[in-house]
Amino acid sequence: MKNNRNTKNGKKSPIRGKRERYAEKGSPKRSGARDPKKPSAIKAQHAEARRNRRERRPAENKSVSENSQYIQWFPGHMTRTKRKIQADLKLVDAVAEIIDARVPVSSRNPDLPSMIGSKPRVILMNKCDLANPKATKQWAEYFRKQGVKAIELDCKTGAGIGSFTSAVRDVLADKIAVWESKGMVNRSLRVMIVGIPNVGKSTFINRISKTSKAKTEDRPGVTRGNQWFTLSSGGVNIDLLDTPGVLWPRFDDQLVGERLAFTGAVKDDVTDTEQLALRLLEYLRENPTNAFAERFSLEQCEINEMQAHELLAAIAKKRGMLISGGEPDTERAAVMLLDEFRGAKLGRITLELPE
Ligand SMILES: Nc1nc2c(ncn2[C@@H]2O[C@H](COP(=O)(O)OP(=O)(O)OP(=O)(O)O)[C@@H](O)[C@H]2O)c(=O)[nH]1
Ligand SMILES: [Mg+2]
Repeated sequence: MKNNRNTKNGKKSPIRGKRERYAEKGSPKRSGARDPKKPSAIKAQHAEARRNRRERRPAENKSVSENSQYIQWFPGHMTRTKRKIQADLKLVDAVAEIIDARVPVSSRNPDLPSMIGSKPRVILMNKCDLANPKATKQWAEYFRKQGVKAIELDCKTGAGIGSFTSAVRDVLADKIAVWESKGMVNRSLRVMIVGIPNVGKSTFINRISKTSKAKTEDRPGVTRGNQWFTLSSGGVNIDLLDTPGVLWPRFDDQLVGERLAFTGAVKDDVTDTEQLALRLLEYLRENPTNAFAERFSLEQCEINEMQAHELLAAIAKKRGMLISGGEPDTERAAVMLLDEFRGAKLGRITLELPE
C-alpha cells in the first residue's frame, strides 16, 4: 500500500492514506467496506477495484457513473451538536448560517429550519474567493428575490465582512425597536454561527473579531463544542456563538454527498479518494475550465477524448507520479487533484447554479 500523504513538494496532504484511515480505532466504516478490523481484506478489495477500474472500458449511455460511490458521514458528535444548538437557541437573538459559495444548495443543512424554528436568520455565502464570481452574483440575486438576507463573504481577505453587523441589525429591526423603547440602547446582539463542517465558521469569527481565538484547520470536524466570542464591530457589541459543523443523517441525493466531499465538508476517511477524483474529472470533462487544461498541459480535444480514468493516469504521468514498473500512481494523483480543486487551482468553480 502506498503512502499517499506526501505531495510532490514533500508537504503533507490533508487527505490521509487508507492505511492510516483503517488503522484508526473506531474510524467510521465506509459503505461497502468490509470489517475495518481486517485491513488485508480491505487492501485486497481496493486493489481489485483499482484493477477493475483500469481494465474496464466504461459502458456508454450509462445514466449513473460507475465511479459513483455511496457517501455518508454523520458521526455521533453531530447528533449531540444538534441537541446543543437547539438547547442554546434561547440564548441568541439570531442565527447566521454559513454556506459554501461553491455549493450553495448542497451546503445548506435541510434539518436547519426545524432546528432553529422562527429565529431570525442571515446567510453568509463564504469562500467566494474560490467560487465563480458570476455564479455568486446569481446566487446573491436568487436569495434577494427569496427575501433572504444573504452576504457574499471571503474570510481569507475579509471581503464582505463589513456587511455582517448591518445585516443582523436588519433582521432584528423589530426586536431592536422594542429594546430601545424599553431604554435598552447598545444591547449586544447575540448570534449563533451554524453550518456544515469546514465551511469557515470559526475563521469568520476570527476575522470579524480580529483575533485567532477560535481553532481553525483545513479539515472538517475541528470545532467540537459551542463557544462564545465577544467583540465589537462597527460600534455594535456582538456575542457570537461558534458551533461544530453539522451534516444530516443521509444524503438522499448522492450528488450532494459527492459535492460536499469535493469541497472538503465530508471527512476524507469515509470516501474512496480515487473514485472521488474520477467523478471530479467527469465533471471537469463536461464543464471544462481553462485553468484545468493549462495546469496539466492538456488540449481540450485530448480531455474530451479521454475517459476519466485515462485522464487521471495522464495527470499522474504529467506530474511524474509513478509506481514501480512506470505505472501511473493514480492514488497520489487523486489526492493531488482534490487538493488542487479545493484550492481553486483548477479554476474558480461553482458546482451548483440557481434554477
Ligand atoms: N479560500 C478560503 N478559505 C477559507 C475561507 N474561510 C475559511 N477558509 C478555510 O477553510 C478551512 C476551514 O475553516 P474553519 O473556520 O476551521 O471551518 P469551520 O466551519 O469552523 O469547520 P468545523 O469547525 O470543522 O465545522 C480553513 O483552512 C480556513 O482557512 C474563505 O473565505 N476562503
Ligand atoms: Mg470550527
